Amino acid sequence: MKKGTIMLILFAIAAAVLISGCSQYGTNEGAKQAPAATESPAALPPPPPPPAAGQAASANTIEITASGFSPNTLTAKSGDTVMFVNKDTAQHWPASAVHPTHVVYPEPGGCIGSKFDACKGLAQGESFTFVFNEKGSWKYHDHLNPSLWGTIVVN
Ligand SMILES: [Cu+2]
Repeated sequence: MKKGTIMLILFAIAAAVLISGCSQYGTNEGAKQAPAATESPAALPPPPPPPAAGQAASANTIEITASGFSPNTLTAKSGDTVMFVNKDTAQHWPASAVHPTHVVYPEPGGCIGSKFDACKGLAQGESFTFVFNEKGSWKYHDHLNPSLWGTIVVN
């Protein structure tokens, strides 16, 4: 009986060692698979942002046609990007008021008197994007056709 008991204990120890050994391998494999599992969810989130960015862009898009800027007045928040898209066959050049100095929008830069300036005529289908960091009501115009005006209200 004693020998049998000892054998049982030895078997139990051996079994425990084997099981713990197996479980260690199991956890190691699990640990190796876990990063892969976290990588694929991390890879999945990026696809959603593009649609969100597209929505944000479309929300602040101004279309330019032969009759002018649409919407004529656009309200945005400070830091928002506004995209001007030329839908006309003729070129259009969005730029800060006032023609021809373009000095109304206060950020320096650009090519004439303000950073808010496409600095060239946009061909059909071309776009110009600008980030409005300055709060205020900013008039702008088409430098190639100064009778076309619009307003960006930045809150
Ligand atoms: Cu001008």
